[in-house]
Amino acid sequence: PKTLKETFAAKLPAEVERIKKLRKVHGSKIVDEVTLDQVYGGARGIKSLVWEQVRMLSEDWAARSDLPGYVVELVDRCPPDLHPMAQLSLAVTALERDCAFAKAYARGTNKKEYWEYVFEDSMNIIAKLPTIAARIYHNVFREGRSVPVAVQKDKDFTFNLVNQLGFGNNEEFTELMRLYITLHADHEGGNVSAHATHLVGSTLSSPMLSLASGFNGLAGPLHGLANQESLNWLQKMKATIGDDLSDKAITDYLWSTLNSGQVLPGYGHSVLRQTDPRYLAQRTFALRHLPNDPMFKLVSQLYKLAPEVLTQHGKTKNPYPNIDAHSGVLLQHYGLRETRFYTVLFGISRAMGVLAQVIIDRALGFPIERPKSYSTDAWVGFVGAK
Ligand code: CMX
Repeated sequence: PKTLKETFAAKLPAEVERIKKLRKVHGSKIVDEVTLDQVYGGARGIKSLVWEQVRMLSEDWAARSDLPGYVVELVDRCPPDLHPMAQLSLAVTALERDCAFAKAYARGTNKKEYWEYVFEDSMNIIAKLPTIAARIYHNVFREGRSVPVAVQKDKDFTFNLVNQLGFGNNEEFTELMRLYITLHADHEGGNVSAHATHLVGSTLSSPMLSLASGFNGLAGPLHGLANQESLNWLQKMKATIGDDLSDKAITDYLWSTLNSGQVLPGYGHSVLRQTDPRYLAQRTFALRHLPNDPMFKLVSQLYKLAPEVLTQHGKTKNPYPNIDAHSGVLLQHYGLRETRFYTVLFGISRAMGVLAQVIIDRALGFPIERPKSYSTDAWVGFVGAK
């Protein structure tokens, strides 16, 4: 059987030809109009990116999973109150020392071959993420009293992640994490972690530095950190309301959050205008495996109440829950209660999607990304305002 790399290489020439032809025949077609609101509104909805997906190979990753000693040392030296996402970003940045792409570039390699090195780097990074994450977890939440066990080369990627975190004896949790890792890789190109990785990669910066940029974006509370924020907020809600989990008490709490100028974490989305299908996949899992978990019940009650409150509030374009409104509740059910670690798990999965794209970017020879910027005075002139 062919390896993933051979399969990709075999498909590449036809894809390059397809895009060449598409651009030759349709290159001057207008695909979008841009309003001034979009310019000031975070480029929301402007059609300007291309995004695709590839599959993964657990076995290959297991074989590449060993960490260089200096990365272990670096992680071990991080103070426990440095956020795990910052630690993850540091460790991935440090992996750049062994970057095959940067070395190939320095040798003067032909740009047609870039993707092959980026592929190797991407596989190496993904392979090492569970060990890095587990190291951070043991250091921060087990006071370094334990270290992650070795990767089992005959087991799948997610089993090894769960096992290294210390939960390997729980088959149901491992199954949850297989779902989790699959769901969180899924994305389109415009979200911050995907776009940041793609943008930095477009300068031919290494896959390590590009991914670290994506992780730095994922670490924001409006993006991946929302999974941490969501569970913290649910717990705070429970502690504040006490035993009276009536619809009225919860609705009042939702309003108190909104009226104090905060967002409801886990609700809203820049692109979706319905309940996030990834939320629903997690809900299906919860209904099957933990229907009586009190936190799941609270999440379900919010699902019933929050869209109405957000609609009355009248600001958010999408009053429905996103992926981050649900994941924390599943993790805590199986004993992974350290919310500060949650976004690291998101990151491990997200790396697969965004690095796959970086490989494709280099294979298709995408250029450096460079939108044009104007001052407000220039925009005022452009739209003919006074
Ligand atoms: N609670 C309160 N207000 C919200 C809201 C929420 N959950 N979601 C959106 N709004 C507000 C926005 O803050 C914005 O207010 P202002 O006009 O005062 O700035 C207004 O509604 C319009 O926002 P929008 O166009 O609907 O949404 P954006 O594209 O600007 O933002 C998102 C999208 C996800 C950042 C936003 O919905 C939000 O902050 N949600 C809560 C945080 C969250 O769950 N993030 C995770 C998203 C998924 C992920 O990336 O992992």
